[in-house]
Amino acid sequence: MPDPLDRRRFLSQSAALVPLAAGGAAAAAPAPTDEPVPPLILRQHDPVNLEMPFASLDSFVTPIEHFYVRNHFAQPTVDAATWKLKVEGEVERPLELTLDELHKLPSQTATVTLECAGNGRVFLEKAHGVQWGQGAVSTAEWTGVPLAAVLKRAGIRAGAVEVVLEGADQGAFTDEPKTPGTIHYARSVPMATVRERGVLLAYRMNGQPLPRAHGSPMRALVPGWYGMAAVKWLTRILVVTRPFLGYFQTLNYSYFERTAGLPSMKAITAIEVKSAIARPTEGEVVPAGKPYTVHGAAWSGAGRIAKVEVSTDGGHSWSAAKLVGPEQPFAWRLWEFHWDAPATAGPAVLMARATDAQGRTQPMHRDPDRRAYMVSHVLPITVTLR
Ligand SMILES: Nc1nc2c(c(=O)[nH]1)N[C@H]1C(S)=C(S)[C@@H](COP(=O)(O)O)O[C@H]1N2
Ligand SMILES: [Mo]
Repeated sequence: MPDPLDRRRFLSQSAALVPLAAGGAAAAAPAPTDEPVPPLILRQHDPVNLEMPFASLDSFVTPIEHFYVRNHFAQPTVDAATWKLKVEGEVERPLELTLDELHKLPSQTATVTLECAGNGRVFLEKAHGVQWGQGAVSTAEWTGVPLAAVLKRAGIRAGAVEVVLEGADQGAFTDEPKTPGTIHYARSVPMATVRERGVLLAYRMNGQPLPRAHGSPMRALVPGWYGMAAVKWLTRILVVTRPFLGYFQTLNYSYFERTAGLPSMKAITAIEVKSAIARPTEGEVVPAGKPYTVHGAAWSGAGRIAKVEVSTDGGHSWSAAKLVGPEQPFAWRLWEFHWDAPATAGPAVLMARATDAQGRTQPMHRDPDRRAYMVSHVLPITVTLR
């Protein structure tokens, strides 16, 4: 159930792209390629970009049909039978691994939350990019082979600093910032991150073979990092001796970090601490004088969520919400808050703010140095008591 705000924004901002509502697109488009399955919210048609209906959040693990989809280029069709994963660059033994060979290596399963660095962008003033509401975030149980195990087989040479993960999809952006012609989607991860975060090469999602929209036959997952490093339709792992400065970590997915007063561009990496309210939604009518369970999710790239606090009076006072459901190192934590809604009719402003195990608390205000990314500040929701 998309909230009224989402729907209004969706209709106003996508009119030029698709003259129909999210559900209609799936029925109208016979192409078996880009499956925009309702109840996902269509944010962009070509390439297909789909948002999780965050208001209907009701489980720790997001069903595949509700999992958001973020694509920069047309979704490629990769034939798993002939597909091979290349491992090359600064390695002793370059490899070409088939899916069968990868299936035979010891596997790991982890529940990991993916959040697009542009999630929540619709709440910023005129921010460039896909106009995500709250739902460019989802959680799945991923199964695959640790990247470290594959790299060990290839034998990393001394001097290797990063691995570049390259996808099968390709294209060109003709608007500024333009790509240098046609390029593949690619993103690098430092060697230390591969070890410390346990980067996974996943071939299963929620116990099923990885669906095409999520990168079949294999995708990377960098637990605790924003989604841009979780390269889908993986074809090549290139070990490099100098930091990779590809398009998707310089002209895209980068922000300003200030050192001694000097802003310097930095590629986006770890997820900021954040909580989001699923219900009530913006503009929802809440029965006055009745109990209401406010609920949502909270997550952080630093690991555990220590607490979530809720304000029902516009930020004047805060009370602890109850953390519920499973707790996993790199997955969101669900929470709920029992609210005795006041008997007086009128507006009420709700907010949630999370604190992680490192003691970082969600900011109240937007930091413009983050450009159009990492939207993690507290977002007030106004409901009507009636
Ligand atoms: N090959 C490839 N991998 C990609 C992308 C892409 O466009 N192409 N998008 C990235 C971004 S920005 C995000 S947020 C996640 C989204 O993963 P999902 O579509 O499975 O939700 O995939 C990442 N991996
Ligand atoms: Mo993303």
